[in-house]
Amino acid sequence: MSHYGPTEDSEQSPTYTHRAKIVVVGDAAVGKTSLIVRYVKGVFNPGYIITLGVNFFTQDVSIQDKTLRYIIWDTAGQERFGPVRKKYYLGARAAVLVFDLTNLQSFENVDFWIKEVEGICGEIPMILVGNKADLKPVVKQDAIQDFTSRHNLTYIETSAKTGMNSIRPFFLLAPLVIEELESTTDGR
Ligand SMILES: Nc1nc2c(ncn2[C@@H]2O[C@H](COP(=O)(O)OP(=O)(O)OP(=O)(O)O)[C@@H](O)[C@H]2O)c(=O)[nH]1
Ligand SMILES: [Mg+2]
Repeated sequence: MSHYGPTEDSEQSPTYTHRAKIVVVGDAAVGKTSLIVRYVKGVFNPGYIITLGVNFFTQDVSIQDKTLRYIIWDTAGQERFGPVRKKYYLGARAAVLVFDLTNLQSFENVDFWIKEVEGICGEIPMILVGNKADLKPVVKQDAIQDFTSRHNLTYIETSAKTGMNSIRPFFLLAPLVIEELESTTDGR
């Protein structure tokens, strides 16, 4: 490795102060890709395009004088991508756990998703998202409350379709991620 000359980063003087990888996980078709696309691009696609393996997005969040650049890893919820998906969790600083409010199984599987992420990343900040809030919900509020208090999770209801709360999960995680980054020595 060369030690001469400026690194790519210092050459381009980044516009952000912090950078972190964040993973979005949950059952197939709960709306992970839709939520990210709504957040990053502000649009919604009613068609279902299965995520194959993983996709990346970047989005900056500014809090006071700090700017966090999220590298958002959009994972595939389908079972058959399991072994591949786990590799993508490495280095994630936070996770968004998504279920579909109209799909009880997707809520019951959140426990699985927490364990899968923690198995690779250890305890990182996580937030629970009930998506498709524009539709008639099937998952009961008291079941959600019970789950969030047991797991000490913040809960947000979103709709990628209407855009409701689509920024919030990422916004709420940002100060926690920045805090974690600042407490580690590598500073990234
Ligand atoms: N009504 C409604 N439909 C939604 C919402 N979010 C996503 N959808 C629809 O649900 C389907 C699945 O959405 P995706 O975002 O592809 O789901 P995913 O979680 O990324 O699925 P995988 O990539 O297979 O893991 C698509 O048809 C979306 O248009 C929402 O908030 N409301
Ligand atoms: Mg997807």
